[in-house]
Amino acid sequence: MSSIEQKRVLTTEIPGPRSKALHERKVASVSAGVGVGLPVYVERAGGGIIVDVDGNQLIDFGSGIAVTTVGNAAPRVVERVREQVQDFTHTCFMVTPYAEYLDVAESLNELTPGTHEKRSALFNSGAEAVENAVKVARHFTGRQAVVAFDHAYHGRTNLTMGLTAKNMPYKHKFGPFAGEIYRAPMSYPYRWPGGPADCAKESFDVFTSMVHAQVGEDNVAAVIIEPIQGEGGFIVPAPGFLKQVNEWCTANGILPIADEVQTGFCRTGDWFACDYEDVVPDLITTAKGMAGGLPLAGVTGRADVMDAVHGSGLGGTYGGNPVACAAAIGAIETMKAEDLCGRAKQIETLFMGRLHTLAEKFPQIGDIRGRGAMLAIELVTGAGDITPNSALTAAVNKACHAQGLVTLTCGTYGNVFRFLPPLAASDDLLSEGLDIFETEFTRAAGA
Ligand code: PLZ
Repeated sequence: MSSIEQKRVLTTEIPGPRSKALHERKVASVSAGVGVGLPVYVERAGGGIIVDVDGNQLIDFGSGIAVTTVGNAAPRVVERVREQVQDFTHTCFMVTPYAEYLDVAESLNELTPGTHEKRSALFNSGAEAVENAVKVARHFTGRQAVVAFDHAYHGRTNLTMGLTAKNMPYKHKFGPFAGEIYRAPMSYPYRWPGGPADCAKESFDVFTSMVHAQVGEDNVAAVIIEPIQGEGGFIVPAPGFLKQVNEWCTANGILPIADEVQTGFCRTGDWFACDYEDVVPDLITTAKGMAGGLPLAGVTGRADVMDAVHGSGLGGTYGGNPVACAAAIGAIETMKAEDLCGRAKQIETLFMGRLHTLAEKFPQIGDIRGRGAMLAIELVTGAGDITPNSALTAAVNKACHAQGLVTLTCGTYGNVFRFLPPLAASDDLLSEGLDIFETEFTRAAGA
């Protein structure tokens, strides 16, 4: 347990005077291109509480974008990191290796979907993992094209910007983007033109005919998909869509890549979101929750695919840094010891009950979706009009921040309010956060 009392405390307005002073330094020293969602400056954090420099204690509903799944400064993570940092901080795995990297690779091979023989490689960020998954897929297949989906988010490097769908803020004026990237419509039940009931079949048909007509199956190295889309709006594809795409890829010599950077490691109530639909992708990318807050990412895949790359074809100075690996070992231990997949399911029940009750009163809540502790509401004009309501989304977000609740939005149209609490947060703390959210939503939605 964290030594920080797990409750909200407001001692100043949010942000307080010390945060404001620091923010002035930020403006003068940090590129304006690096945005900040809520300019409260952090002093400490533990469990589901963030303590700012003014002594306010904020409730965390964002986990640093799905990273501190095991809780902030989780005890086993801290302990492992402390030990590792004293022993050695870096040698570069490509120069003189160490066992901690192997521990993480073995865990990834064991925990990711499928019982087949696997290999892993470690990197620093989700984007870097995606880049490397594409490198591996191209190398193995000898093909170049990569198919991604509408609303996809895969990172901010050049290749991953190309895979990411949304222009602002990710891509605007940052082109040209890498070639041989093609985009298919996403299976998005809420906004599927023919309605949710036929979405699985129709979206799969549209996908296959698009690839056939515009790319050619034989040219496609990989199809990359987030099993639940993250930044694009917590879009859960129609049931069966993922499995159909996965099987179609296999039938066509294409490697399916599941980007589980945001969904992985207990977040959705399973170790990986693919587990829920019994999907076994050839390649899977991971990061975020895996290392409890330290930068670490992985590509895990079929042994024959991962081993096809020539020696020294994959790597990087810091990939699989020993301190980050130690953190991952501590985080994975915590997930197992505390059954955090089970905990994510409990959180789903708690949140879903409250969100559905709220939706009965507010037609602006057009859709409630997600799994485990990766949940969202899509806000619309209401009363049969599903025009995205980004103004209400932003207003609720701002109001929650002012009350010391750290919340996040997402979505291609900026109209999705998402919930990504740490799985270590208690029911009491989560309920307190939900009370604040409900109050602020009610006020902003005007009932
Ligand atoms: N793939 C599915 O969700 C990161 C990005 C926030 P990095 N999502 C949060 C922002 O505005 O930059 C993400 C993801 C999926 C890849 C990534 C990229 O992971 O560790 O941020 O590179």
